[in-house]
Amino acid sequence: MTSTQSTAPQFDAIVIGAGVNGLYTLYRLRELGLSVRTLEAGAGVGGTWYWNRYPGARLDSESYSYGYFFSEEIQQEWSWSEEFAGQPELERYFNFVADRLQLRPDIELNTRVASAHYDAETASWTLRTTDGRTFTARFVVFATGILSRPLFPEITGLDEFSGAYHHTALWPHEPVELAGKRVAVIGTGASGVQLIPSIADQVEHLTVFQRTPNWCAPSNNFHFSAERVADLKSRWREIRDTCRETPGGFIHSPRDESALDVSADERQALYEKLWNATGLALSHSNFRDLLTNREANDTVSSFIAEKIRTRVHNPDVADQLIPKDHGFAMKRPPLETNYYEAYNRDNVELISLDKEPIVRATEQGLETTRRNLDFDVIILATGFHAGTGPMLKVDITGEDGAALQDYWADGPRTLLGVLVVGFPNMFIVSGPQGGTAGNIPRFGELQANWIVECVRHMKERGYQKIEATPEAEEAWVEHAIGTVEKTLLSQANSWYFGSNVPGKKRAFQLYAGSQSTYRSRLDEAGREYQDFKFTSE
Ligand code: NA7
Repeated sequence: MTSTQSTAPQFDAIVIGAGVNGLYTLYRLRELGLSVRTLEAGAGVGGTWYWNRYPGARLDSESYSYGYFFSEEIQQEWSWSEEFAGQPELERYFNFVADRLQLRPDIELNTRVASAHYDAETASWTLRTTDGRTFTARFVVFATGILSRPLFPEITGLDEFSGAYHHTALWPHEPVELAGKRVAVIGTGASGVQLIPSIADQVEHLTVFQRTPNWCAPSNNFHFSAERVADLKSRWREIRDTCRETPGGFIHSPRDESALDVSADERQALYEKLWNATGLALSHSNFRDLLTNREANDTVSSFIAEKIRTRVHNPDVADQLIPKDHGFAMKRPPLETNYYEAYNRDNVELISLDKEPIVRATEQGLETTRRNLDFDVIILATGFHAGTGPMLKVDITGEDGAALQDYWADGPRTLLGVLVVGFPNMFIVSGPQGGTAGNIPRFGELQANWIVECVRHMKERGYQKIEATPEAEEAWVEHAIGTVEKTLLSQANSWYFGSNVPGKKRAFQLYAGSQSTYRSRLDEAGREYQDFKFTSE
């Protein structure tokens, strides 16, 4: 596809990001015979699993449902060691994949893209990196993910703190000494919930600052025996097919009945069973109306509240850990191992920020409205500018120099989560309105496959440029918003809606339809390409 004209771009395609979806997209585009370069900000591959190296960082999809399904070799040669693999194992996995598929020659590490500008004359993209290099390509694929731009809290004076402070998503490569230290953790989302029990028994004292409690589900993680590894390998196609059919791409699928169709005893029995099952079973194998009927949701929320009261000895602390502003799974539930028990330790204190807000950071630690607290280390488990955040960190301009920042000012607008009107030849994998609160690689591979087939279509017909039509984009925006409107997700404040970022306009960032609906929409759009305009020069 590379043209010989002097204006020809250097590459057919540039993929931004070498995480789970970026690596797969690179592999597939290269298979198509394209010249492809991947630009990755990190010094290694793995994306989320390169950056989030904090103690306790771990998957919350079952490992064997998260890895790549397209390759029998990868399935057979790689052995997971736990139901929910930890960060070091995941980082090893992505390095293994990069080597196995010989992806490294096409990946430029330590390369952060600062800007991406579309040039209408050549129908190509010019990318500039933060260190001043320039790359050009016919297509650009943003595989920057939905949870890759860390969100820092606005705490006055943090730079004056004489100890160390770290964001969980920018955790240093060198060991962070926590043993015997006075540590503060701000944030009790999935990252905080994994981190807190992992360090509670090492530190001298741990103070947890909680803005909003979360409903957590027990992960019930376990190490694999040799028999289980062999069994999973022998059944990998069956597991793949299961994950293809479930709404969220996990191994879990909801029941047919309503929580209100059965007796209180039957409900209790099911909740006990799910409480003891792995991972997201409690949210994803639950009654069908868990997220559509508040009364149904209240039944499981009350069940979990009771569990928290049983596990946390101090009733006042237990009460602070029980969410009051939302029901279970109305936000992505963190998976926990001994999280609640951490608060039974003498060296762990929970501070609810609504009762005792942080005023500022001091040289010694943090000043709250009630006292000065001294710390050696402050850990910010404060999450991400999710959804549009990672792409909007890059200065992106499209046709006529229009900025994506302006186009998305009121929230994301895409067609199928893969293209944006006014930004020709710019594809997205696992970004706004296509990315999901489900199993991210499963939706990402659908998008990557669609993009590859679309580029094949263009290649076969000699097309240079693809644009989404405004009518089709409008219909998709309506559809994507419609997938969440009637659910209880829309009643909670979460990163799904950008509510965690000060000043960000509330808008649904993801796609909440089922995997099968999404797949059929992609299939339909790729059959005749009626929603796109192609140009040959
Ligand atoms: P989350 O889930 O966004 O959690 C971030 C936590 O940090 C959450 O408790 C926030 O409270 C809290 N937060 C954010 N900003 C502040 C400030 N300024 N002050 C105090 N506390 C704050 O991010 P995670 O990294 O834990 O997990 C992200 C996803 O990764 C997760 O959903 C899984 O899918 C995997 P809030 O609830 O906003 O009041």
